[in-house]
Amino acid sequence: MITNDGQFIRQKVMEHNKWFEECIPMIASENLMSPLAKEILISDFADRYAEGLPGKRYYQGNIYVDEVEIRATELAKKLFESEFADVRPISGTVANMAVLFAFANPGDTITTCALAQGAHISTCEFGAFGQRAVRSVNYPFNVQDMNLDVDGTIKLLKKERPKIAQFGLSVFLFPPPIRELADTFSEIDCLVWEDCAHVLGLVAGGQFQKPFEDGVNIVSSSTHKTFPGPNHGIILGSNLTEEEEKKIQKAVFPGVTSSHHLHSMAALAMTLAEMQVFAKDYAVQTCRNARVLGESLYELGVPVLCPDLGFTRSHAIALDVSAFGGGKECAQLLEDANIICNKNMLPSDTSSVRPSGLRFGAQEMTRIGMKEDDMKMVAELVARVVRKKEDPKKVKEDVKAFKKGFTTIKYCFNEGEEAYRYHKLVE
Ligand code: DSN
Repeated sequence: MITNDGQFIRQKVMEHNKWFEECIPMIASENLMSPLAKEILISDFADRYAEGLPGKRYYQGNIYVDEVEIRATELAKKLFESEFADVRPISGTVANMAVLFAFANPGDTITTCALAQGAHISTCEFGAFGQRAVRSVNYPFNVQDMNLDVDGTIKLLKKERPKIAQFGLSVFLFPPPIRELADTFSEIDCLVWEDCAHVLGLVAGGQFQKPFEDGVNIVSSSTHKTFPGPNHGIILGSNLTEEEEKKIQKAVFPGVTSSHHLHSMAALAMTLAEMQVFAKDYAVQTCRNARVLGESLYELGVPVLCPDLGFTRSHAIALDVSAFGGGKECAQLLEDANIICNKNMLPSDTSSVRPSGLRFGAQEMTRIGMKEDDMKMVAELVARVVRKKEDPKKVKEDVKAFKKGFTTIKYCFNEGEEAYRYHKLVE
């Protein structure tokens, strides 16, 4: 017997699933997992505990968990060309907390990007950086290029001499100029840390940036944005001493996790296996789609940032919709039309509640098989809502009809299976 509460919850999840089947998904931090990875989420791994590292656990029952975790670690090192990988952080923010625990003490200086320039909240005073009580100093930013001002950043690094120079954005349009800063990092002898959460799937496919070739020591990330894995985290490293690697492992456990969500870790392992085969094609198509989406919107009179730079080199584009009612209003109108995105601060904004921007990501649309021509169609649907102020309910019918053509998952082992197959478990 299911109570009314139980029925209510089941019903709401089912309605959500149905709704998303009929939506155009453009949140730049989301994606769809492959059916094989998703299947693992409801395996017995979800009901078990493991603490510590394979072979050195505090619980019995981890024979197969250990084998999967060892393989996941190997696959991660191979895919990202890193010397070190820890697949246990349970999210991107937890990965960031582990790096902070390992390498920063309260009062230490870390240089970062600012929130209004697209940084992640974990690097802010009211996020994980603040919780660790580090002193966070922001890089100068070139709004025109949506990237760091290299000369200003060199001056800042020399003045502040941070223990860690941290990079990474949540509106991550262009690769950070880490290579150009290499001499300065050597001169001041700091660790170089990049949060690659938004671009991890692109990095896996050799697009956007090669962090370790550029001189990054530590990459932290979530694994469910452009990287189409489960809600989980990862830390990668290169040119670290054995002692530094151990510090990360100890910071992950017992520092910021106990058990590390074994079903997610195993689903990550499956996605890592799939991405050895599919990452390049997926990443190339994602970047192409984002660029065409930017171009098409721009041609339709919706201001997209950085037209002179080709709008983006990642999966994401940023729109300035201040002339059309602002980010909050436009995001709501788009949701009413089944186009899902988020309002976003732009560098000139002071309010995160009423910002002037929208952020779109092309990764999930790519995952279900959309190509350049489809991006033109998506741009038209968006422009009808945002610029022409057509009734969203009318546009919604066209969105639903358009989405019917995209119901299967691409770039995975069982390519072509229904994208929403596992959603049907609750029908
Ligand atoms: N809040 C996420 C994003 O949308 O960028 C990152 O954690």
